[in-house]
Amino acid sequence: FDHGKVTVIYVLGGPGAGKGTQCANLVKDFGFCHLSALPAGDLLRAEQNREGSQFGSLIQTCIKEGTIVPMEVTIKLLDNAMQAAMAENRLGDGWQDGRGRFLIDGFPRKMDQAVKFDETVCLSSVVLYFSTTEEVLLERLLVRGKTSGREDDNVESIKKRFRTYKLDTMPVIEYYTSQGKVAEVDSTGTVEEVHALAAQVVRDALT
Ligand code: UP5
Ligand code: MG
Repeated sequence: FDHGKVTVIYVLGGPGAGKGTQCANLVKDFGFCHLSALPAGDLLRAEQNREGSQFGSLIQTCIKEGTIVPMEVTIKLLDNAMQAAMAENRLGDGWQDGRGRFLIDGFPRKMDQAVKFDETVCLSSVVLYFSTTEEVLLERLLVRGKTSGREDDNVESIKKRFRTYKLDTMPVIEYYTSQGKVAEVDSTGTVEEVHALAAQVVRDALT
């Protein structure tokens, strides 16, 4: 597809910050302009479980250890998902202006991915950054862990995810901050409060 015909919003924030929850609600709001959410972690988990995947065990190990899967794998999955979304909608009556609009949830979370995606796929319009404290993140993840079945929702993996977030992802947020692209939203409040703030950022980015 024509990479010039996409608008991308990167969605970042610590583990459990509410990226997935907020992206789902934003897609409902902005469905009229065919906004799609591409959750990088979910794409990786699906690839991990796909029969015949050559990356299954690599992905599983990274997720459990809270480390970042090599960027080639994630970028390929994202590019494929963008292509599929664009192709499907060309057949229907969506995307009448031919533009794909994507919230990329949980990516790029390391500098190498950020540089590579910007260079080879497309530049993001804005980085929606959900910030809150580690205490809030931990509590949310432990609550979710009771029912999520996610292999990384346990105290040991969560601590490793926090470490990776600080080491690998904070530099990405600083990098885009220096480019003036980051819109920071405090995600400590209720889902509704955070949603109101996030929706304003997306509205500004799409208009
Ligand atoms: N919740 C949400 N908002 C709330 C609010 N305002 N008040 C109270 N509760 C709130 O939310 C987490 C929990 O909190 C939920 O139970 C929710 O109901 C509640 P969620 O929306 O799921 O938060 P999210 O930020 O999406 O948390 P997630 O755990 O998905 O974040 P991670 O960034 O850790 O997970 P992700 O799936 O993106 O990545 C997992 C792993 O994949 C990574 O550790 C890494 O190993 C790998 N990965 C890569 O290698 N490369 C990538 O590019 C992406 C992932
Ligand atoms: Mg998520």
